[in-house]
Amino acid sequence: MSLTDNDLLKMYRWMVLTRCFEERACDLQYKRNLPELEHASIGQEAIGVGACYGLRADDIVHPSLRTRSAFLLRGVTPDRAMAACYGKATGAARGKETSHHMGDMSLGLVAGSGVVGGSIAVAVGTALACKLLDTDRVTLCFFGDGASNRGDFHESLNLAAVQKLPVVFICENNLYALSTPASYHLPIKDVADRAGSYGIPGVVVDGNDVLAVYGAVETAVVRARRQEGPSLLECKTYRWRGHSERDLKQGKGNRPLEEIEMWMNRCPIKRLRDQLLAKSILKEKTVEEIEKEMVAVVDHAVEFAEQSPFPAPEEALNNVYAPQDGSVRR
Ligand SMILES: Cc1ncc(C[n+]2csc(CCOP(=O)(O)OP(=O)(O)O)c2C)c(N)n1
Ligand SMILES: [Mg+2]
Repeated sequence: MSLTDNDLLKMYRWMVLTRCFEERACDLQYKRNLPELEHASIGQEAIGVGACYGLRADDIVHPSLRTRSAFLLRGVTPDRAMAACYGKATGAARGKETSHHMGDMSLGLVAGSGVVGGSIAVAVGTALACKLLDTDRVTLCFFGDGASNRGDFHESLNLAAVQKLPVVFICENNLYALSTPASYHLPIKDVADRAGSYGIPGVVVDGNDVLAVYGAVETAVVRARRQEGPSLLECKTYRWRGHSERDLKQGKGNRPLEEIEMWMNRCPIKRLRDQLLAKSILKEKTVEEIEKEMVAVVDHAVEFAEQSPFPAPEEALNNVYAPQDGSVRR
């Protein structure tokens, strides 16, 4: 699909909303003593937006803890997303999971796993189900560079390749797994090279370029929809903040300042903004208006979250197990 000016503006807006949302969640972490630990994706917003923008509503997404933009773009309202950060009953996770692991099958979002890489095998399951049901629905699965060292990753890619499953594996390589640099945990330069072991395409993508992500995912999705098999995309990127806000509180930032600065200069939002300004798709005035609008959206979300109740103890076991009456979305 060729992108119109309006598409580009929409992508820009999703990225700004994600940034605004996470900056606020980080700010509130200790001020409001939020029960959930924020794991911000600031700096990585282009990946979820670029990857999910062209999807169909009936496709399935397995976000990672670093894919907040995917939740928002797929339809989790900022109110429900912020309430999840507060652990409130109105949150998309109903106060039972963190805002990073929340799922909503009505939006095709599968709840993540607290086990690093755990979602990769589940994504192979959803892709297999879609194939067995004779649909052309595609599954997108997000995970980090660290997760690509887990057995789940290798077994999942192997099975998906053998069965030609309609799944796109998207590695958000932000160069760190917790505080361990990729150079300490990866024996190769590119995670994408691992695709070769399974005979599937492996593509390195500039993860800070939303249009590059969009294009690479579009190609992989077309292949998956035609039942030609999975692809592995490695989006090179960087998270600006710590693994979580706990790192910052404990002063465990332990990454070179010059490295952080270098990547901040490659801001994915600024990059798209500059392109849109150069093409007069955006005006400076509109940039400010969009920012103000997103701040207001997030203000509303915080207000909603603050006023929402915590889940009632007697509801602790509701929505924990899948219903047995066949009402799970197919
Ligand atoms: C099996 C397992 N081991 C360790 C952890 C603790 N842990 C949580 S996140 C994380 C790092 C993940 O790094 P990466 O896959 O690169 O994702 P990123 O956070 O960088 O997006 C680790 C080790 C865990 N949750 N599960
Ligand atoms: Mg990582």
